[in-house]
Amino acid sequence: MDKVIDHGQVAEHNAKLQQNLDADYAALGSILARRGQDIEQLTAKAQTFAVALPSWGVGTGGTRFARFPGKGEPRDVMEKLEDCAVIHQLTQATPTVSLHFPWDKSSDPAAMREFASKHGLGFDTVNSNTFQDQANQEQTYKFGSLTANAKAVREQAVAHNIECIELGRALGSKGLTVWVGDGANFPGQHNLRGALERYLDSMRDIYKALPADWLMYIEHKLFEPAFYATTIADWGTSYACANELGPKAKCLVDLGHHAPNTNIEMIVARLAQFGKLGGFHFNDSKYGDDDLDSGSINPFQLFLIFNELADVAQRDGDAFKPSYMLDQSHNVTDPIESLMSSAIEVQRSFVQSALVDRKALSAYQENNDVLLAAQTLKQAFRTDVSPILAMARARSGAAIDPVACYRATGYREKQATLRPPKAGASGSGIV
Ligand code: LRH
Ligand code: MN
Ligand code: MN
Repeated sequence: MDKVIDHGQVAEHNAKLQQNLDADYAALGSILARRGQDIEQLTAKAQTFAVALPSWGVGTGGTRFARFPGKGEPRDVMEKLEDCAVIHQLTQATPTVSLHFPWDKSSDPAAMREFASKHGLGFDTVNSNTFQDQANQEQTYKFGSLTANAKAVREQAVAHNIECIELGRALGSKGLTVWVGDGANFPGQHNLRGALERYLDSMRDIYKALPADWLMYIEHKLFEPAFYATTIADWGTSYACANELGPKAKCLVDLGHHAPNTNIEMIVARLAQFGKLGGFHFNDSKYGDDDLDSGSINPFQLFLIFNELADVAQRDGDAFKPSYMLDQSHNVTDPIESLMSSAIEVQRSFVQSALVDRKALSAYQENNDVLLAAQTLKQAFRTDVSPILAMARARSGAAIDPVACYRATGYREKQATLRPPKAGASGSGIV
């Protein structure tokens, strides 16, 4: 397997940290053993964790006010893949990349496939983009895409989604994520029911083009860019549409796409109960679709979501496999550092959720012992599983401390000289 970072540098970094890690790991192991938990099993579980990287997340993001480009940003999809390979090499938690078209459209998909397979990367769900007009596009999406009044606009948006399926198929993807910003900015702008009817008609045409082993993920979002009424604003609408479309249509939960304080873990439980939970876009937020690093604002919420997923796994077994993807915008940090830390934060919640004593929890629930039920969750959440995560990385050949190791390699400085900035680079996570 080819590596972007010299393997010797990672080994040298790990050698310096291994002794302290062994001591921390042994200490945590005995705490967990007293609770009847086997640290080795947890470490093996951590090693199975995987979350997809958003290709658009490796470029510096921005807001609608400004973008402050970072040094050595990737200028095309091959350079994005190179950065993703670094993230995976140092974390061994991000083996796939989620592409966004047309941002990641390449004239040489064979080179993408070759680079990916040489670096142990695969391609996750592909994302369509009908929330922006592209150069040389005949119709505008100013007044909607899949829901537009004009048939020609809807046809163009459907054709783009079908092209995304073809592009993804050539790379080995197995799913299409559809997020549309369609909606109204003013009351009366459009007929609320009519817009959803048109959306469903368009989605039916896309659904028909799905290969047999593909899923379609419907991503809802409360608002933005439609500030009065977004057509697919909530999980209820998403669920109803997924049901209308058929078994290959599922719902995708982007954590930032809800009103503040929404109980997202309950949405997860509802969608799972009715067989429509397809996957996640992980990120964190304080106000809206902030696209902040996962676990940076509300790590307890992330833990509670994984606690629901652990409950589903207990009920449904391994058959239940929602897609895990990161969807973040990095405006003031090095995107590689943010994505490595975020993948580890999601992995942390995954491992912490395995610490919940589910038998004890259901007994407390049964007996209405509210305090001990809540404390059962809190005990798992408060346990610092960092040594487990670090040991899982060390055993998988990744870095014990990925950010420190990455900084020591000087990768970004090297890219700053190899990748002089390109004006107007697209797909940089501005949305
Ligand atoms: C919309 C969204 C969606 C897009 C991405 C760039 O806010 O979350 O997933 O594809 O941002
Ligand atoms: Mn998203
Ligand atoms: Mn978003």
